[in-house]
Amino acid sequence: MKLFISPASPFARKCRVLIREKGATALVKEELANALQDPDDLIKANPLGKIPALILSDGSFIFDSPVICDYLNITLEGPSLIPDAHHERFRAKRLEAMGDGICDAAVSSVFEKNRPVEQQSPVWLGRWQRAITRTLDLLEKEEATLESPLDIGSIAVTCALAYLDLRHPDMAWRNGRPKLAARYDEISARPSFVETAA
Ligand SMILES: N[C@@H](CCC(=O)N[C@@H](CS)C(=O)NCC(=O)O)C(=O)O
Repeated sequence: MKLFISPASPFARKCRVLIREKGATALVKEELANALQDPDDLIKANPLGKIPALILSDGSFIFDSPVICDYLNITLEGPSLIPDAHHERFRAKRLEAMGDGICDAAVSSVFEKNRPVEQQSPVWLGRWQRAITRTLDLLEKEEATLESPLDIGSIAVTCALAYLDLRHPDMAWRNGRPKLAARYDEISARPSFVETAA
């Protein structure tokens, strides 16, 4: 299998962490791609032109990151990172939605800020900022739901927080969120996170 990644993509990182937690790095080759250049092989694997995308051994392809993680969780051996039981499953998937949602807003903000200042939209930048702040506040309140064992929810949230550190250090997300910060420190010390840090 081949996984298109970029080193800083938090969505690709979710897949890369899951692969490492499964002990399956030998089965999935990681290939660097720059989504913004629309490379042919990425576009063939994902018509949306986004990273990550996964090409399977029979040549078929799947996207986006929640689908890729689901596929890899089912097909690779090793510990399951997406619970089956419905209550636990939706707790984890809800956390994944929060992590992915923070990343959607944070990645969009980066793209927006890369445009000439006069073309940037303060309305959208403000909206994305508020979405991130509200979601971080909810995560601080619900920090206990990130309890181990590791699953796709805690993986997604940890990837999102690391992305904020990387691209939005000015947000200082730890301020006023001590429980979330402590949980982040614990989870991000795992080898699967250390190996995939940008
Ligand atoms: N919902 C997608 C989001 C993927 C995404 O936004 N990836 C970014 C890189 S971090 C990208 O490739 N953006 C290029 C674009 O939006 O055209 C997923 O979970 O895989």
